[in-house]
Amino acid sequence: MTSFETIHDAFRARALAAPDKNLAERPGRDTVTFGAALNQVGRLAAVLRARGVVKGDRVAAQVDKSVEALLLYLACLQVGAVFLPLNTGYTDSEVDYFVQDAEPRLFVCPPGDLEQLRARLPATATVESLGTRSDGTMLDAAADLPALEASVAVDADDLAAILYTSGTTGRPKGAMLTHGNLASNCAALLDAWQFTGDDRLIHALPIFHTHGLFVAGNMSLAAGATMIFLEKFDAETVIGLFPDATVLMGVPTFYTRLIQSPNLNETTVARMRLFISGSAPLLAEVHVAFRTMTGHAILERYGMTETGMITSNPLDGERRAGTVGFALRDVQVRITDRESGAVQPRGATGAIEVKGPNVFKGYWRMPEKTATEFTDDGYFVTGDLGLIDDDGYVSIVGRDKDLVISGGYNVYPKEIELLIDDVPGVLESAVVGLPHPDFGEAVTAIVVRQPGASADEAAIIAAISPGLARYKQPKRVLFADELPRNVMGKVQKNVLRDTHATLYSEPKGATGNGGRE
Ligand code: MCA
Ligand code: AMP
Repeated sequence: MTSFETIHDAFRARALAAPDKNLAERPGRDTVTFGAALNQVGRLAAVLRARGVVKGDRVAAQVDKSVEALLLYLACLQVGAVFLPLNTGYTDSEVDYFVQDAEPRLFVCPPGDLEQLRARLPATATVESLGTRSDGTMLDAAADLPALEASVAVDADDLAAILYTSGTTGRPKGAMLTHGNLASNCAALLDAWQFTGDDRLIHALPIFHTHGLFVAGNMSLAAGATMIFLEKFDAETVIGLFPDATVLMGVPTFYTRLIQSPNLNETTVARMRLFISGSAPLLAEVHVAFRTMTGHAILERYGMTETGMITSNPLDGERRAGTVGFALRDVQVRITDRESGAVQPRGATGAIEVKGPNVFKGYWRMPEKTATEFTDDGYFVTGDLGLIDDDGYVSIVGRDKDLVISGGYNVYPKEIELLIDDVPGVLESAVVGLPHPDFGEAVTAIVVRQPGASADEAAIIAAISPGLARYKQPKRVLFADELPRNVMGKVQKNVLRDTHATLYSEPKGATGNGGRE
């Protein structure tokens, strides 16, 4: 049974054992060995020290994807700092919120943004840069310092990272993840998926979220595997790499796009041993199509920012389409009645609750909010609805939380609705996720205008865009005379979802209810 105390410990052991092994291969560019990576991590750790970063300090990074950004994360773990990765799509106002809330000691940005951020961010945050071409002030400084060898001692309960996740109130919350959370979840996944130093992982996910950083990244670092490191996902590039790889981890949109390629077939995937999907529901038809084209059953697993990975379909055994498999080692999953909280029998639908070493420590500086998300006996309430069947397979059948998952990114409607409601001429709005052929769900706004007002789709999108990451912006804005409400006055989003269910599958120009302008 695999086990280690921290991700940095596991990585260092691999680097010392096999320094010449490739940690990352950058197609068309170069390779980075484990030995070189260990040295660079030590140098970056020395820079962190020199910038006054001590145990517990937050280090925020809003940088484009690079191997060096992954090494910066490891350097933070080495000095006991708390890594805070930020989506590169976040706008200035979104970033300002995170900085004010997390109070990072250091903020790392792309080289081109350095001057602007040094002028804008509070003086309490030192600003440095890190680019995608092995450039930036962090690496300049690292080149002049000897690598720090020692690691700051940490307990399993000490913070390793904070990942922000939005909420139903629209105010993002920082999920505090400990060294123990990351190490235990990584070890459980290594064993569950038999992921070893012989694996060659195509890494095409962003590294500011759990999936790309803690699942794909941690597993490769801890196993001593090689990452074929891509700056972003592109279906044809990825298919071209299959003959040289063994594993792909992706969101369902990866697979939706892959099956559209005439180049995907059994021959191209002959060397691949495992295709994994998560972060959003994988349509059963995509699972079937992929299997027909390649002979591989995609292994679907389920997780959350707050919990890391919770369940997985089996490596050996039936990978059931439409299910997310069994609870991982040491993780307890149960289904409870949404009203009474009573634990449900097999087959009954209810709230999915989770307990285990993978479950986060709480929301940063929000003890009351944290308390409301846990049951009295210590289970975390995921906000997902599901069931466990007679064979023990967990299925997710819906969500108790008002959330849209677009291409694997979470979007909380409340955050968008608050912005739309502020647009002149808008009376009220409701944001829902509608089925979308590429992104799974597409963020869609239904707006009621004030009497006589004429704000149109373009005006509304233009008004909210400056403050909102691109992936959160509605793909469409529809108009209605009123929003459907239940007797309690609550907007019936299910009615809106049903009414407009085919919006994105209709030929362009068709509008479902004729209400769009
Ligand atoms: C890009 N766009 C999007 C998205 N991505 N819009 C909505 N949702 C998205 N996810 C916008 C672009 O800004 C662009 O807009 C237009 O859509 C088309 O962009 P395109 O080039 O096609 O997109 P892409 O760059 O190929 O990106 C699609 C993607 C990417 C590869 C699916 O979104 C992605 O890498 N998603 C993975 C997210 C992820 O890692 N989630 C894991 C979270 P325009 O042209 O108008 O500017 S961790 C998690 O959920 C838990 C813990 C778990 O279980 O893993
Ligand atoms: P986040 O907290 O942003 O990481 O998103 C976690 C949410 O993504 C979960 O609560 C689920 O709603 C969803 N999710 C993750 N994996 C799956 C999956 N395999 N199937 C369905 N939903 C998933």
